[in-house]
Amino acid sequence: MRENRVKRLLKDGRPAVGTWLNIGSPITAEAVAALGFDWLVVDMEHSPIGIETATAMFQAVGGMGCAPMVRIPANTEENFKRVLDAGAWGVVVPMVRTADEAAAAVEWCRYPPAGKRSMAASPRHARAFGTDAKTYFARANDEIVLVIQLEDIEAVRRADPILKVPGLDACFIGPTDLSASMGLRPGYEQKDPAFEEALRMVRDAAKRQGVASGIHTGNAAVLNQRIEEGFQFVALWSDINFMLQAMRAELAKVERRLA
Ligand code: 3PY
Ligand code: MG
Repeated sequence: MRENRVKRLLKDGRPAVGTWLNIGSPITAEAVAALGFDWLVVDMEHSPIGIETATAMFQAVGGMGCAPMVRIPANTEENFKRVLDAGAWGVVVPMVRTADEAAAAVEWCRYPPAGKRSMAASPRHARAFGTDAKTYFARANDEIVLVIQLEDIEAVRRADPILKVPGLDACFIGPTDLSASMGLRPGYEQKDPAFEEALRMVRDAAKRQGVASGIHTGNAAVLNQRIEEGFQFVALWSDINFMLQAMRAELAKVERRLA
């Protein structure tokens, strides 16, 4: 069975760098995977990507030796079942606000006895790890990465009891939702010291509870700074945002001057 390097990096206290895939295309997913990210998250929360496109994107990303991960639209059993059976190596769960919600995510992510994930031998989950169903059943709990998002100030205040739930690999701050919940202008970078204090609260609680912390960033300078601060599961913006940034910049230079 292929080893999930992201799981090892997080356990060893090292950074794991990835980006978000919001463009529903296995072609672009494969091209981005070839760049050398540790993981890529197919975003099924804030994009129109459905399970069949996501499956093809997992195949494309996994084929390039990169860990195919996914953000599910909501914390439900059905979402976990479908993406894991489709071959995701890790799941990011948006908007976890309580310890009970974190425990539910663990239950749906892990096979018994650690959880209640339903078992079926026919899906592509085992092939996504280059193995057979029997081996996958025995090892999946050790290889699949579970990341919960703390992105509401109430969740930040409850970070210790939430992150105490056994079975979590990492927590991940969604800066846009977090800033909105604090009454700040939604965005990745914030000047307000209360925002930085909230990030510190999450990072320190994660350390106390033995869970990796992570955050979404908009550029490499901020990403490097977050790694220095101790965040490990760090995301560098997204495919569509980078594409639009480059196109916008070049379009702005077009002069339409006739000779
Ligand atoms: C947010 O900024 O709210 C996010 O969820 C980023 O992933
Ligand atoms: Mg969010």
